[in-house]
Amino acid sequence: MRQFTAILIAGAVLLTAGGAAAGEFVISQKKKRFTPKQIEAKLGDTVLFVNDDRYAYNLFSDTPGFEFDVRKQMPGDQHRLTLEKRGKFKIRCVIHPRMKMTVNVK
Ligand SMILES: [Cu+2]
Repeated sequence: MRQFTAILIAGAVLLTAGGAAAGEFVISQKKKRFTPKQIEAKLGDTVLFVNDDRYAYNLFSDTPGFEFDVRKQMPGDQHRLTLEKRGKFKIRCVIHPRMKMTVNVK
C-alpha cells in the first residue's frame, strides 16, 4: 500500500512539470549493435546505456564538443549520460568499430 502511494505522488510530479520533464532513453548494447541506433532527445534528457551482452563494450564519442569515453563496460554494466548541450553527435565503440549511433539533442 505504501508503495502504491509513492507511485501516485511520482505521477503527480511528472504532470506538474508538463512538457519540460526530462526523459530517459534506454540504449541496449547487444550483438555489436546499439538499439535504438538513433534518438531525438531534448536538453536535460538522459541516456542509459546497458550492456546486454556477454562481452565488454567501450562507448565513446569523438564528435567535437561532445567528447566522452565510458571506458570498459562489462556485461550488465550501465552508464548514464546527461544531455547538457544541443547538437548532434555520434557514439561509437572502441572494441567494435562498426557500432554506431546518433544522438540529436534539440
Ligand atoms: Cu562494442
